[in-house]
Amino acid sequence: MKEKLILTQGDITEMEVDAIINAANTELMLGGGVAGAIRKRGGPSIQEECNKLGPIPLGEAAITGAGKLKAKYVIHAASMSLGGPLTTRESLLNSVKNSLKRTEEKKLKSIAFPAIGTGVAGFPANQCAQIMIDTIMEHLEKGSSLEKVYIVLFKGPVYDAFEKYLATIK
Ligand code: AR6
Repeated sequence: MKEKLILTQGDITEMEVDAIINAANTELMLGGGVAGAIRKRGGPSIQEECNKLGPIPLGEAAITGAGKLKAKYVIHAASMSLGGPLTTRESLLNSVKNSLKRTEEKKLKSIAFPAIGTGVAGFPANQCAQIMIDTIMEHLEKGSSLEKVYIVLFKGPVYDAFEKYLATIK
């Protein structure tokens, strides 16, 4: 199963996959970081769809089209609230699980995650790596439509934390 999980360096908005996951807030307001890049490159249709779907509960995930991006869908993983609680272990875990649920509902084959919570939300990269990688691996082991799950990270300490944790699992 580990061969289906691929760490890669770069900008997630350039990924040619069925869906990219957005590091979102519960209001589904596309702010900075990954969300800002999605808004700029994908055009206004994504925020317009979000306005119809949001707000969503903490730890939930909502799916929209991907506007002008190469991906077909954007899955908005709400691990934090705007002006409320930032990312916690529980909200991160639930937002990853619910994102994976959305991918199964559409029977998607390829998706790309960012390091949810490690930017604006300030969640520690080493804990994020452990939670995200463990949750994705458990999901793949249960049987899934997914053939490739990318984690797309900028070069630097967050990438290093993910690479280090991935090396410890079978
Ligand atoms: N490609 C890959 N990784 C990126 C990109 C990109 N284009 N841009 C940033 N990162 P963040 P969060 C990295 O802040 O902490 C927004 O305002 C970044 O270096 O996007 O969950 C939303 O609207 C960091 O390691 O997400 C929410 O309100 C990681 O992606 C809030 O930020 C996540 O950073 C969510 O905060």
